[in-house]
Amino acid sequence: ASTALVPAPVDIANKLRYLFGRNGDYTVTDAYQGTAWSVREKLIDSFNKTHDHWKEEDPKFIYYLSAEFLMGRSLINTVYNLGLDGEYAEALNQLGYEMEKVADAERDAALGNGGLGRLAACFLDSMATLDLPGWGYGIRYKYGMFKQALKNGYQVELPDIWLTKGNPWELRRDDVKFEVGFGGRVERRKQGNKEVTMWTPSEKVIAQAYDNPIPGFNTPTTSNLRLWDAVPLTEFDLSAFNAGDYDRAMLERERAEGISAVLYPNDSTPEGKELRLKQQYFFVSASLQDVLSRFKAVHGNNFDLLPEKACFQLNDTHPTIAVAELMRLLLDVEGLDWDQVWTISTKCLNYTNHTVMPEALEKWPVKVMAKMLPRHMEIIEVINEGWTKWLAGHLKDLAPEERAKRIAAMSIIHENPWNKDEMLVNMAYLAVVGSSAVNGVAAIHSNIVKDEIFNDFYQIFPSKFQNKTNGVTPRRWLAWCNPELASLITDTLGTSEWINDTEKLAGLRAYASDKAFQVKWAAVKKAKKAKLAELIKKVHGDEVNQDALFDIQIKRIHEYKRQYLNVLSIIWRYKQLKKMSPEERKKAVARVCVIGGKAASAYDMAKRIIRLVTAVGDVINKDPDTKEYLRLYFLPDYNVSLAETIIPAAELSQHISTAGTEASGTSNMKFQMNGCLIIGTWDGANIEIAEETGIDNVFVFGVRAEEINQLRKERKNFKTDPRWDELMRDIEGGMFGDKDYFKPLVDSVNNMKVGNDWFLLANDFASYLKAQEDVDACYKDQSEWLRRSIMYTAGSGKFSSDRTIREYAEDIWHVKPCRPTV
Ligand code: DL6
Repeated sequence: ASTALVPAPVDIANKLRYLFGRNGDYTVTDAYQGTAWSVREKLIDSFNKTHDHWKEEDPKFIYYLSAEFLMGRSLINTVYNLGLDGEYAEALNQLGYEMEKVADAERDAALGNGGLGRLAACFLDSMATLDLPGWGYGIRYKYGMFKQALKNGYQVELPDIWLTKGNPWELRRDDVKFEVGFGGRVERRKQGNKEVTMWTPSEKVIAQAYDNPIPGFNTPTTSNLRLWDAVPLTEFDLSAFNAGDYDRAMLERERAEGISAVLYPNDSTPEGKELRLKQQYFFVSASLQDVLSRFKAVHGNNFDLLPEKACFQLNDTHPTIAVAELMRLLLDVEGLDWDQVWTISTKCLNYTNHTVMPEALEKWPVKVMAKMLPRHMEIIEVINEGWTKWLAGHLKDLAPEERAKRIAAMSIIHENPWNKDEMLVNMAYLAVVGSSAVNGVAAIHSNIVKDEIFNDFYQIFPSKFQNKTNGVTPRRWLAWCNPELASLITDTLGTSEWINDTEKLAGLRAYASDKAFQVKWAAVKKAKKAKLAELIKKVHGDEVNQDALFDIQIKRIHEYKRQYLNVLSIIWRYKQLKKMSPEERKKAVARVCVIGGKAASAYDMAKRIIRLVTAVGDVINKDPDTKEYLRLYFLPDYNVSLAETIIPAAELSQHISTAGTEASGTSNMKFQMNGCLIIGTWDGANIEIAEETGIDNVFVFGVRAEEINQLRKERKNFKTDPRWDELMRDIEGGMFGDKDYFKPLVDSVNNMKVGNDWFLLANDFASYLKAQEDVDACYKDQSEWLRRSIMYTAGSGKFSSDRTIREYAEDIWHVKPCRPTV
């Protein structure tokens, strides 16, 4: 057994010699490779021990099905989670390297678009740390989230080729492969007195498993993220090649590999949508087949036991085809009856909603689904028939017309409201009907889920709906990315237990007004600001004033996230500074503003927003009158590792979505943990953060979610602030160049004929500027600012993903910790 093995040595030079043929004279990349391949062995030891133990104990498992896992880099996280930091830092020092520099050589694993994918990564860290038997399941995209570059201030997208140098953090499992089919026909045959259904796909690919061990912190548990790679059924069509048909010889490989080639951008055009459905079915089918085959190896055909051994969390609607696939596998492959299978399946599945944006609630045309997954379409039709029939009985006391209306509104298959000739499968409704529990990701969002998005369903099944406020791992997002702050916290609290129990951070409240402690706190922030200043210098070539307030907005670029509103306030600040005398300027609060984030390649308006940021930055940063007091930089290629540098340095962070539009947000939690003050709307998790931090410590502005519908109706008559009108004229008039390119942007918020300011920037503009004035006033009182900063970290205990995962485990999954013995 693996437990009898001698622990793997710390042998960086050996790894370089025998894996890479290098004999001294190493580059930093070599040092990274040697370290990673050495750490990998220790990780595998821990992985094997955990899985031997779990095999023996046979506990219930949670399987987190997600189309995205935004893992970032692994080296630092693995070394620290496994408690190997001292050993490896020492070994690297002997070779003449610093761990931090070496870690920088790793490419990010960017298999996700944003919050949803990063949440999945935080959840895996917490599941392992809490010793919960659980795996993630997803796709091993060959090209992750595109690399963003700037060309003359415009976004350009480059492929993210992250696997070229190999990946030390994964293990290919040549013994774990499953066939996944598409298309073809469905037939029924008599077998004895039973009718069996046979699906014969017209296309098949192999799902090849890759395991990515996930180390918990302060525990011997190392769990797993299993990612699927699509490969052809036959290695190579030699007969076609021999017959001179080279294209056909390669075709099957290309078609198969295309499935796991590219991460689909979350805001995209309809083109390529079919490929997305293919990707979803591909990873869901492989994952379910994998779980069932392990279950059968232990429990045979006793499938009634499945809900006691396995549950699946559907991370948004992307894996919802699991409802039909689990039914198909149990009905057609295992030969169970419909009623039994429906009971098993609904007990095993749960669904998390992550968005209120209607465009992100997936709906597949029946035609597309029937062609690609004919058997699944049949199953969905039968589910819907049963569901609508049940509804008719349940609503029997309603007047017939009202009843028919309610049933139509809740039908899983319905007409496309924009095209009466098209029928759609509503994946969110399928997930709600086919799951035991449905949850939102912050208190306000879960209320919107109940009261608006799925209100009809909530009225019928109130107990199905829950809230699970998101969280982030305090390991990556505080302890490892900000070791200076972590040491100060540990020294002050006299324990490092807060890394596993963030509620202990509340102990910092007692020091919030302590001047000596504030001095130490400020020194850490200063050091982190210096690092960010270094990065800005590297990217933009500019030195920035490190005593300025570092003001940050980093997230996907989206109209609802309102980076545009931030830019407008920066322009306003610039104009005010320009009007001041040199003496007056000296009294102003200097700011270094940073904006970062990617715009989906097909999201035109988001790309224009990026260009506006860069264009405004070009003017402001060069202006000799103001450049000491105000800068604006767009940091390209925002990703997990960039966030790890930016967040610890931030003093103010912006979470300014229109109230009711951001489901939760998780970067707000990361900033909070690092003692960064927040300017934000009463939206998503901002609300709970304000409650925990003390509402007076947060710069809250803007209208409330319950006002939005009415304000949208009245928007045409809204009287805009004269300062707003002035800024619109400035942009339209070419103050930042590119006026034709910016015209649609101005129109989208200002011209009632063209757009209607759907996200209500104009409504919130005045109160936003007022909140920014409050920020300045507070920053001038450094002692008050530092007191608040400490209160943020002290109040961040609730937002550890350990708390979130504990709640999922107790209220939804009913999975218990199972820790291997050391
Ligand atoms: O729940 C994680 C994260 C939330 O914090 C964000 O507020 C929300 O926007 C994000 N949702 C998505 C959904 N995208 N799609 N489809 O990324 O989830």
